[in-house]
Amino acid sequence: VKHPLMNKWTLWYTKPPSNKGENNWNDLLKEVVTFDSVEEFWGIYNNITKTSELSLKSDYHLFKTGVRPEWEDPQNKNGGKWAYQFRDKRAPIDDLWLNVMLAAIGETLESDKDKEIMGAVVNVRKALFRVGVWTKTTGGGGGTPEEAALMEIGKKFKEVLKLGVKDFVEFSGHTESAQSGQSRVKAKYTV
Ligand code: M7G
Repeated sequence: VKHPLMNKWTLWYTKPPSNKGENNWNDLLKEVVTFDSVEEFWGIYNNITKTSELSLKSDYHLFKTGVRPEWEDPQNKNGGKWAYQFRDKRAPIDDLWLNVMLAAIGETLESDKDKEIMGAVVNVRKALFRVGVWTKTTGGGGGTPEEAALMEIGKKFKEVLKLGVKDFVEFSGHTESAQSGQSRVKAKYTV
């Protein structure tokens, strides 16, 4: 018996740059596998390298099938992300990333009426692990329903990451990231 997920998901991997060969964003980004049941998820999870064992400059991206895990995708280009950086690399990143993936595929990051979640990302870097959740919009601002939906996602994300009251998740738009060529830009919202 297979327990179907609400959505179909695709796991992607960004491999670290190498000395030889192409090191463009697109050459490093690899589609790994697509699944749509709980059982397939665990089968995949149990057979791939744990985040804590990945080389520096690797990423995992878990996105709804049909959405590429990049700013340029039509479904991401007007969106943004909630992110948190674990600057203590002793953080239990495997458990944290698993919780984020389960919240994504179990559709608990947003309420049923909202359609903001595009995917989740974990970046393995020299001084940090960064975990993010990508959304379709940047909230619209000024008390709109989109803004309320986004703030709910931020709060939920913070819970899933088990952050304390003094830790904050930050939201930023992809347009700002794409323009500055950096993934870390000034936060639009903080929760
Ligand atoms: P990062 O991996 O988000 O963070 O971005 P880091 O600075 O901690 O490594 C690193 C670089 O990867 C960016 O400066 C871009 O050159 C490239 N990059 C990252 N993302 C998410 C994208 C993307 O969506 N599209 C493109 N074209 N490049 C990206």
